[in-house]
Amino acid sequence: MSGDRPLVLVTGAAGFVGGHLVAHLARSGRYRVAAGKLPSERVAAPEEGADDVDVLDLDILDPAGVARAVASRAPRYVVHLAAQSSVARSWEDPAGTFALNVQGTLAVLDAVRAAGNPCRVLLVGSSEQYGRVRPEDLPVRETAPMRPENPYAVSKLAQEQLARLYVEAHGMDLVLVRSFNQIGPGQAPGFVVSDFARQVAGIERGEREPVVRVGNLSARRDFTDVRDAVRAYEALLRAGRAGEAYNVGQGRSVAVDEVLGTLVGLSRVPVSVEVDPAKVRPADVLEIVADVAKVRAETGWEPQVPLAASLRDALDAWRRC
Ligand code: A2R
Repeated sequence: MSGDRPLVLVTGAAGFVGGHLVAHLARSGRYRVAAGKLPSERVAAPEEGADDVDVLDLDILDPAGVARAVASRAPRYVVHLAAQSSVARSWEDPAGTFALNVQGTLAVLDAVRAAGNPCRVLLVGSSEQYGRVRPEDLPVRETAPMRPENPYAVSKLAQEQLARLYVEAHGMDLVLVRSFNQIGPGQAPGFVVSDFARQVAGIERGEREPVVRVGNLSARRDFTDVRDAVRAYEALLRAGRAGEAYNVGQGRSVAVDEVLGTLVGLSRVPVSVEVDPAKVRPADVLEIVADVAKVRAETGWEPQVPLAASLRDALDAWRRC
């Protein structure tokens, strides 16, 4: 049954992106998938192709365990998603963020290197690495300077620098992604779309007063549906170049206000909106938008899911919770 299909090991497979990536890869029928997750976590079963998903406990803070997993399974590809992914949490726990996002990445890279088999690793970074981009430099290209403004962003920049070093010094086959805001069903709270959708779903169920509390509505972000993002990751596994970084985004920015308006419009009950000063971060970057010419030109990837569908699906997911 497994035939000659290459094995993809996904770390952080129980996370938001990991769940969608495992489902996408398994459904495609082109790969076998090893879904690495913490012992306490559950990997969402893809409806089809689940036979090809091998679920394994994989703590990236346990380098020996990671090395054993990589050596025994000899994946052709690794997509490294396990991380501390929250900016807010990175301020509360910078050391923990660095342990996961830098030492964890080292554990994965060293395991792949020690195994010695041909293996391409996709390392997922973030638009946060760019920090504040001058309006005249938007849409931001991969060549733009990086001025990270929080511990999470610094950790992702460190991941990328380590990767470049390993490409140069050890000849490893590493491809780098800088992901812009990803949205869609299954995202944890703490991200703007997920926060709004969760509030609307809670109001519909009568669990909260009919007021959506919001932060800075004028910020503009580049939102990409997670299902489009995971297709980009697969495309980069096949066609990306080692040592190169690729923006993955929509290539246009949308005001948070517009996102809110769509979600409020989808609500089954009347809701009002109130600005919560605690949610307004004065240091918020006003606008960020990706230049996605590189990933498009080199892989042929195009985003397909319209914003309205992403928002509806995010809300529906919270309605089911
Ligand atoms: O923290 P948890 O319990 O939610 O688990 C997260 C998991 N994780 C780990 N996996 C293996 N070993 C560890 N020591 C470890 N610690 C945490 O990584 C979670 O299931 C996963 C990361 O998923 P999310 O937090 O949902 O992030 P998302 O949005 O899927 O982003 C994936 C990647 C990350 O590298 C982001 O920084 C980047 O895309 O934007």
